[in-house]
Amino acid sequence: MKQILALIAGAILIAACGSEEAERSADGRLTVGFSQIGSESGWRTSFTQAVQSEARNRDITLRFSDAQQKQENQIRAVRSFIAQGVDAIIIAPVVETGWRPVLTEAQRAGIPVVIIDRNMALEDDSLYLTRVASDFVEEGRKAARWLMDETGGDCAIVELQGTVGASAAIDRMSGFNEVIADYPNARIVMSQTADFTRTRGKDIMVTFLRAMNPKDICAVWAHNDEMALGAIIAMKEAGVAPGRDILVVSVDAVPDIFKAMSDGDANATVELSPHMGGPAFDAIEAHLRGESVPKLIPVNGDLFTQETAAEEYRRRTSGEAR
Ligand code: GYE
Repeated sequence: MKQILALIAGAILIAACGSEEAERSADGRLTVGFSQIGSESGWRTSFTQAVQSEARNRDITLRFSDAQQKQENQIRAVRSFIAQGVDAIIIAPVVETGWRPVLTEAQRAGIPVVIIDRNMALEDDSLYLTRVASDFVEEGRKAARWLMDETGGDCAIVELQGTVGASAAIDRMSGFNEVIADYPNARIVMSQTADFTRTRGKDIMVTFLRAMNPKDICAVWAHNDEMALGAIIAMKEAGVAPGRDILVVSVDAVPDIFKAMSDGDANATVELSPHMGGPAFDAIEAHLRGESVPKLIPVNGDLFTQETAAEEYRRRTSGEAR
């Protein structure tokens, strides 16, 4: 009888472990689900490719899902990763809010979640393993400090905001505004979302240039390079010289903006590294080995200007840069 009881207890224990702790597949290969926001910008495409190649290098099976900028698609993808019993899930969240229910489901299934790139607004930090992210507030500050130095703080700024509700937009805006608040002659004269895309950036800039005399605009502050590149097209079509008549400052540091800077059409960009897959996989692997992982793995980036743009463009398009 005792033996039978022990056997039953053992079976219950194994079943419990199986449902609580995700286990590696029989061949020892990790399977990781990656819910990506979309392909709205050149930066995001580089980021997707960087995660995919990092997974290949580590022999990790990556289940990739592109949400086309829609949170409901991301939630659906995460539920399907949970149903498939992946070993871990990486989420680049399109917006900050609305994640608690699906993260609770992942937690109940014993699947660790890594938040990457943008942030989630969560009260309970036990719902995720770690975040791999840059400090978007600081990126906004860096862009503003550069612009204030360049203009002596006297500048009428038009702003192209990222996706509404995205941490990258909210935080970049607040960092930028915090710095310009110290300059009485610096002000945002028009501000609108262009959803982090080039086409919307162009369209919104067209409306800005119609709404106000371009001569009265000192600078475009775009929450990403892609929208800045769209604004550059709009300015050229309107007979305004971007980078000269109107300064252009943005974030990401994609190759196209280095080209625009070396042509004199853009002025400054704050780098956001797309190489966040490595640290995310490191954290997952460490966690599955039973090691503890910090709650934040920071990624830092510098500001670049026209001075080094041609050289950076060459470096970044020749495969020299990582
Ligand atoms: O700057 C932009 C994008 O979330 C920080 O999203 C990211 C932003 C990035 O598509 O290009």
